[in-house]
Amino acid sequence: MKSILIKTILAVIIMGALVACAENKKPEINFPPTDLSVANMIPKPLKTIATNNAFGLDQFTTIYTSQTDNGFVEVGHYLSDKISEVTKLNLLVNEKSENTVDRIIYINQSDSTDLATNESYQLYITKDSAIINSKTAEGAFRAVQTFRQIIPESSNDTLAEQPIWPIPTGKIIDAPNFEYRGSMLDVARHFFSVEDVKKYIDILAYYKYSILHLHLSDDQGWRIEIKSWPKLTEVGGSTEVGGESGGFYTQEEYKEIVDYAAANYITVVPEIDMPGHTNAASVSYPFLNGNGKKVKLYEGTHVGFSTFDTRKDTVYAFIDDVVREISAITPGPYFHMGGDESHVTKKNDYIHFVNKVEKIVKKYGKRMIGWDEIVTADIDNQAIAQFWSSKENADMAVKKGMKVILSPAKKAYLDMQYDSLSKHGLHWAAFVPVDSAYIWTPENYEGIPTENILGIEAPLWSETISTIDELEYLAFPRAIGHAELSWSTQENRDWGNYKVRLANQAPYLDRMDVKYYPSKLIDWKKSKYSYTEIKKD
Ligand code: TNX
Repeated sequence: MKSILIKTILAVIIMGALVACAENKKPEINFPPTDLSVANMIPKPLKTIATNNAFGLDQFTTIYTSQTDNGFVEVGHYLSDKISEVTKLNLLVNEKSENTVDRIIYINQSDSTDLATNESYQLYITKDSAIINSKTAEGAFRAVQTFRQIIPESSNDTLAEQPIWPIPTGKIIDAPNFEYRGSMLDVARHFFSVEDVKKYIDILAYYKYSILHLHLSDDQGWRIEIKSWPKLTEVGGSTEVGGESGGFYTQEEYKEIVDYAAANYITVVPEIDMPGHTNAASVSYPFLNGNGKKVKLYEGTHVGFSTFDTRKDTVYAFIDDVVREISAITPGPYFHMGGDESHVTKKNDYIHFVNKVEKIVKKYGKRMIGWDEIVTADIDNQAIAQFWSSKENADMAVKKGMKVILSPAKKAYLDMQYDSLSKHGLHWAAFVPVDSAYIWTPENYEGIPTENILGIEAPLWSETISTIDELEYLAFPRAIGHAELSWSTQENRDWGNYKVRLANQAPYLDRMDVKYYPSKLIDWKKSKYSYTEIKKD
């Protein structure tokens, strides 16, 4: 009842605004025709129908949102802020303007059965209005990214007295191909600040990512405060690769990242890598160590030499505390237990360990993810395998009915060098130029059935990078391609078409001060005017 009333009030406000606008009829603006179907949207939407006119975004535009459902009003303010970043316009949200209102953007909660998932949306743009329909605020947030991407970087100042940003008209019907669209940051080999991580989140959100996986511990560093085991960060957090001073997130800082990600509709997946990759934990508390050697802080880049002692109850009591504390400040459904490259853990001990940890993760209400090696344990099909190298393990995951996250190193690893001249990165899996990172088919990668695939994740390991500029050099532009691979359908993906849209991301990336790798395969657009006009013959 209440909701009908609010909707009615809203309708009256909007009608009022439009009537006011009709009364103050200004001369029609004659836009040069625009074409939505060639707009530079990444990921490419499911369906785009162009109507070849323009919606003039200007100071006489107002944003209205549904006010009944959680989050829609916030999405409206978010859109206003983002429009202001490009245009310096200050669009009002759900407020009557003192100006006349010529055009509205309306973000509408809809229960239409055409909206299949929470992230599905429709975007209808005419000369007078831009309407977003979605079931949830999450869907509206994804739609808003599409809208942002079709706002030209510069105004057209010749159409009217005020600057106008002409937005192509038409219809977009969109939904994600995979729900898990992730990237991982290794903050263990080198530590990255809260500010760095937030900047990364900003860019991921623009390309409709849904997951940020944080690799929070490894041989070289422990990066999250655990209140019941303070030496983990005091000792284990004190260094990093190359011997610099490391660092860690307090729980408050971690929550700040989680909240920031949540405001961008991105779920944080925390990873504590074990039983291998645990040198930093074992230096902090030597009883954890199971490799029989005396442990000391490690600043190199070798893998596979460390292990927890898998047969001690005290080790599991420790893990219980760690999983409990992290789960309590992680609203998302997942906990990643690592499980990779435990080369000095005996096979039986490894299986015993993974089985025990799976129970602890479940006890704290989380769903376990692990690198593909975990499938060798007796885990059930609720656990998720992250396929990075072993096809045999991926096949076993499918046999067990598990979901798989695709992170094949030779395609999805962001720390692989682009080519032999790349300034940063490794190449143990392959050189991964921008085209190779994009040209593959997750839907049937290595014969894994589509129904087993939860999504794609592009991990950025940090052995060779220590600053945000270096991080961006490896992540971008490849992470933009992974966004399209995980959101857009196979029919909608095409390298020739994608690389033009990618070239046109340059003005956005420059504005965001992203130091992307300017691959020669792409004809990067330098002009700031990214609005596409149809050529008249
Ligand atoms: C393999 S991928 C690792 C990481 C390294 C990475 C470097 C995986 C599960 N383990 O420990 O950082 O290669 O590319």
